[in-house]
Amino acid sequence: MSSGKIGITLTRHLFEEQRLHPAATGELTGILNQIALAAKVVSREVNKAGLAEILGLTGEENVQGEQVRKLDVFANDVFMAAFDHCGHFCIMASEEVEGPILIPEQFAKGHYCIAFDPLDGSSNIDVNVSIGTIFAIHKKITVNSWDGTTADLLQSGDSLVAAGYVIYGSSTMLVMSTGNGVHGFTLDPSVGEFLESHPDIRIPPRGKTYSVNEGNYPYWSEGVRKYVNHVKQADPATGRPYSARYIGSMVADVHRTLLKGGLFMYPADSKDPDKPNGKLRLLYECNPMAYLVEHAGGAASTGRGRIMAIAPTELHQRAPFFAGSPENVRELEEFVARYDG
Ligand code: P6P
Repeated sequence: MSSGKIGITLTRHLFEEQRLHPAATGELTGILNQIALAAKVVSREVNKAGLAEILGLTGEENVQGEQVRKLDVFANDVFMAAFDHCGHFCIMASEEVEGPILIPEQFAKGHYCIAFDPLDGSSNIDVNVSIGTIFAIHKKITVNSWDGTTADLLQSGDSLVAAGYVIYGSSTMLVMSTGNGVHGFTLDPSVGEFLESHPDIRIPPRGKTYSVNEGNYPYWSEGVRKYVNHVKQADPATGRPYSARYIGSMVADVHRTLLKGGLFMYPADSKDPDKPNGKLRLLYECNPMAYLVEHAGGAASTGRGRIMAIAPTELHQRAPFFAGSPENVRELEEFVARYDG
């Protein structure tokens, strides 16, 4: 027999946060509840992906009696459907969609805009590695029109009002912030509720883990190469060598870094002339993760300055990304300043 206690649900947490801001309209609460609803739907599908794949191999239909669609397209459809008619948004951007996404004419528009990656790391599904959804929320700045414009989406990370991610792993977690601490909620599938499991996440000031795809080593700047060589040197007095941990799914790597400390990196590299700023996207990967890391007491840098200070110019632009314990980020920046000028 359970204790009869329910625990703090996401809804109760948001309600209590809203009470801290008398001027709050409840819109942000509504948005985050919509995100939680969509996350539950995606979680159900992601957790059956392997099963669906097996059924697909026998030529049977999948568990819903439909053709197995690519999960990232499915996830995009779910979040779009949760966002486009809720009346909170004026415009959206998705990793899956080239241009800005206007709210259909027949639906009410709201005072926020959202940029999201519906299923980041989806290539890892086939090998059962954690994947995630990432979202970044700004207030609308366009005036004299119910419709939003690209200007609403191209705001810097410093203008964010909320951000977070859902990690679909051994359990499904929603980690979010509205600027008052970073809080983690774990989905209890038996009741379909996100229950607070990680209140007020604080990142350790220094960590002994570095997380980067070392296969790109030959393409990094000298400063980044020297930093990685430094953390791999044996020096017990400074706790080196650090441990290497790299999952290849940003949500999973950042989640571990938030909880355990250390440094996650996706540096700029010279491998692809079309991607001089590395692989990660600013609006719906770097900025929301930087927002969370900074609100948890960490730092998020391009290697030379804060990620959230960047003034975006394109929806899908990329940025070099170094985020984690502040002392580790600072040390990386010192190597970049010393060797890259
Ligand atoms: P690489 C997943 O494809 C992703 O977009 C991020 O989730 C992850 O951090 C990165 O790419 C991994 O890239 O080049 O190391 O495989």
